Amino acid sequence: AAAAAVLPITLPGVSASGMGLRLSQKFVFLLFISGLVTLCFGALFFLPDSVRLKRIFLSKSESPAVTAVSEHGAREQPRNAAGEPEHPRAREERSRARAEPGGRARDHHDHHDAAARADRDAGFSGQSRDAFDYGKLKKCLFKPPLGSDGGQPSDPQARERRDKVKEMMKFAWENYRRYAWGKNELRPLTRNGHIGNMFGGLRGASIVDSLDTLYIMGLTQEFEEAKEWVENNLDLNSNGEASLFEVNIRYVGGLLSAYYLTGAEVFKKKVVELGEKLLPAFNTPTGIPRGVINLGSGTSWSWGWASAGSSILAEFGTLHLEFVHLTELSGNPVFTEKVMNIRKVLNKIEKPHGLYPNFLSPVSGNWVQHHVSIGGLGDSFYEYLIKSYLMSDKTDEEAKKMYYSAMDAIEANLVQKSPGGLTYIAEWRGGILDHKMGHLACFSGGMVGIGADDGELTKRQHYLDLAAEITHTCHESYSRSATKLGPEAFRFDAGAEATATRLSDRYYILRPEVIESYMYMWRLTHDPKYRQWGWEAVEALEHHCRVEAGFSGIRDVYATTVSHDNMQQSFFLSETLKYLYLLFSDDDLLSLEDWVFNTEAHPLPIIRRNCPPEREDSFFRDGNRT
Ligand code: DMJ
Repeated sequence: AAAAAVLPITLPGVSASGMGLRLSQKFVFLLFISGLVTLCFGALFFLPDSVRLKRIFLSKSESPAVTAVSEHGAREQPRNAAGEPEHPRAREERSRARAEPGGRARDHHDHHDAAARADRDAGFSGQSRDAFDYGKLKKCLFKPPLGSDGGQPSDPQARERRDKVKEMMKFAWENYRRYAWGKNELRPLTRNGHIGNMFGGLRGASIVDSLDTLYIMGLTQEFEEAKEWVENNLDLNSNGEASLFEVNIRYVGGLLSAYYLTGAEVFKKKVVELGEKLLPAFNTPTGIPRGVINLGSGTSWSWGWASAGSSILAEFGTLHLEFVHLTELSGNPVFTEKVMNIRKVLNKIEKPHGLYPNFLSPVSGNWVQHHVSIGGLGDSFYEYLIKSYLMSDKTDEEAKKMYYSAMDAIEANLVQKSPGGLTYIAEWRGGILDHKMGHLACFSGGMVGIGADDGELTKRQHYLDLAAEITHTCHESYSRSATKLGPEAFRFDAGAEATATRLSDRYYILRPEVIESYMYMWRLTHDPKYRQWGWEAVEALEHHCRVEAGFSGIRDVYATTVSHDNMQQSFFLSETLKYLYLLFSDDDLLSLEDWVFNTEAHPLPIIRRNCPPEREDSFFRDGNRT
């Protein structure tokens, strides 16, 4: 109003003086106009998120709290005001974005093109969906997916422990079914469901995430119920804001695995349909997808908290496995093209010391900040490089090259030894080391392990040793706590050795990464200590996280009187319990010769272009189950 008061106001064809208004009247008039404008703007806040007008005028970064935070956004921070996990950078970036209007990242110009291209892309798969030969896939496997006897171990102790893990899954599932059926997660203390806002209106995250775990554990009735829910209730026509990464790893990954394990058409149909809905996120000047997408309209934008509208390495770098399989199933090359383009962009840019920073602009294709981490924000990008190579039946030489050169850079710049002799992987902020390792970074024990065999011949043993050392350090982060569960992040400075020094890093939300590394290391070495460490984790979970109606995360791993966070994460069913079950099973259950696990532990088959005829359908003769 003050600015307007000094400007001459005119109506078309009439001069202000000609209107015969006095100065005080003009002032009142101006006040009225500016009041009206404020009112209209305020009304935008009451419109539903899906209204385009709201999207145009209101930036994500202006929301009072970033509740729609992806797992990557959720990784390093206990809770935001809404009680949701929140990334530490989320707050930082949120306030920065408030200060810089230019930090707003949604790209409206892309939208029309995006929709047009998506229509074209989507049209293709409808024609060729039936082309995939499931029979051929089965013939190409070396082992039956469920092993010769469902992976039943001969060792009686392992058998007993495996049964216990199965009981935990049954318990977690039954409580979800009873109190939260159809919602995304169970809140076990309040005995209700949680929907959250990571999945863009999609529901049943725990169901889709659990399908393969139920199947491999032989929980047949539960699996059938879950399948029926997918058939009748998984509605893909939702219209909310989804994390591309989360929908991909949990829903696309979960449905793909369910299809590959069972051959049930419903999973294939749903997953291809869902994959098509994700494509508009790639319509950016570089083809690097944005992190958030409205599944209904196809509009996409970057997280409000991500530095200057950037996309996150671990998010756009964790699509490859699923998208290659979407092409396999649909016959539509577009999915693979999209992820191959991401590689092309990454290969073009200069990397500081050979490292990949976590934030990249989808507009310019340049790094936005020099923060490097093998934990949150970076983690599964590296995982997907080596797994892309393995999943291609070791033909994807580009992925192999990228993985081993990234490993060289990580070893040269980030791998450290603590004064007490613990090996850890520090984070890197523009050349300065932050001597911290997140729980999320503990997946790297397993990753380095599975990558050992295909590295330079002279480095194989070295990689295996490094994998064992990292896994040992992560186990220490568990064994040095009162609950024997590990904190969200632990440090190696100011006298700390594998312990959390900040209150905000002490929580444990049922994460799988440490157990995941035990499972891989067990398969690679058969050193009994990994099964023993896994069993310690089972006991700790039972003791501290099991409540009357499910499993819950805890707020402080160093306090023996635990405080629960009231959330049974879907990844507890898809990953933590699955990896424990595999740890106590024989190696032929989802053999690593045939399967690669996505970052949410959903098994995807290795793609073999030629498979020997002698493997012809011997173990699948009786149908899908073996
Ligand atoms: C899972 O959703 C996936 O493993 C993801 O890559 C990161 N972490 C969570 C569980 O901690």
